[in-house]
Amino acid sequence: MFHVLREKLDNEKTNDEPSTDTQHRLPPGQYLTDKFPVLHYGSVPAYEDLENAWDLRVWGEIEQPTQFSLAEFYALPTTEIITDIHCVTRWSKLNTRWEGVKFKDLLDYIPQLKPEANFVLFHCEQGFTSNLPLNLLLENDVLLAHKYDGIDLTPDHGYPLRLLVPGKYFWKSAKWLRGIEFLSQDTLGFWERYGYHNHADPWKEERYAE
Ligand SMILES: Nc1nc2c(c(=O)[nH]1)N[C@H]1C(S)=C(S)[C@@H](COP(=O)(O)O)O[C@H]1N2
Ligand SMILES: [Mo]
Repeated sequence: MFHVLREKLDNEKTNDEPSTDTQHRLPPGQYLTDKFPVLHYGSVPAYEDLENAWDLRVWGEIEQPTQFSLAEFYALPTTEIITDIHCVTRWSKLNTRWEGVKFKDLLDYIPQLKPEANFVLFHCEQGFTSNLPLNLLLENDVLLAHKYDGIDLTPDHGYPLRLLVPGKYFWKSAKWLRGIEFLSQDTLGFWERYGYHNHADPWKEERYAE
């Protein structure tokens, strides 16, 4: 599985040397691409009736579980950010433009977290998960994104909602998000269980677990 993905990406590699002004934005072992590769396990979900069949559930270490319909989620205030993204398969893309709800801001619209809420497990369609410590999710560039480059996410990039955590390898940025679970203990997500590094910092090349 990993090999298939990696070969596919290597074939798409551009050979342009990064210019000096962008070089410092390229983490070690990465190359720049202008494309927007699509990578995921499984198939792209097909939605027939999002208004009725989709919700975003929030549960775990929170005073009361809650949920949002798509209309309720779209009504939340959004932020636009322009940021660089880095995939563990070695492509990086600069100046990507996203719009969505800051994770930090979402906390104002859900019941109080319990003091023991220290980690989050994101749940997606088809059982995909990714995990992060709560304190990292409070950074200003962490979004629950529903737009890319000014328009709704395309189905293959996570429509209607994905996580965006630009400071980590892109596998943490879970597409087709349906659930946010607050946890007292860290729980490994999908790729983390398959041997990817739990911290996933591209600047430290935290690609695979030791
Ligand atoms: N639900 C879900 N989200 C996912 C994945 C997945 O398999 N399922 N793959 C991750 C990986 S490995 C990467 S690199 C990015 C790719 O996002 P993109 O297809 O928008 O480039 O999505 C991440 N989010
Ligand atoms: Mo990835």
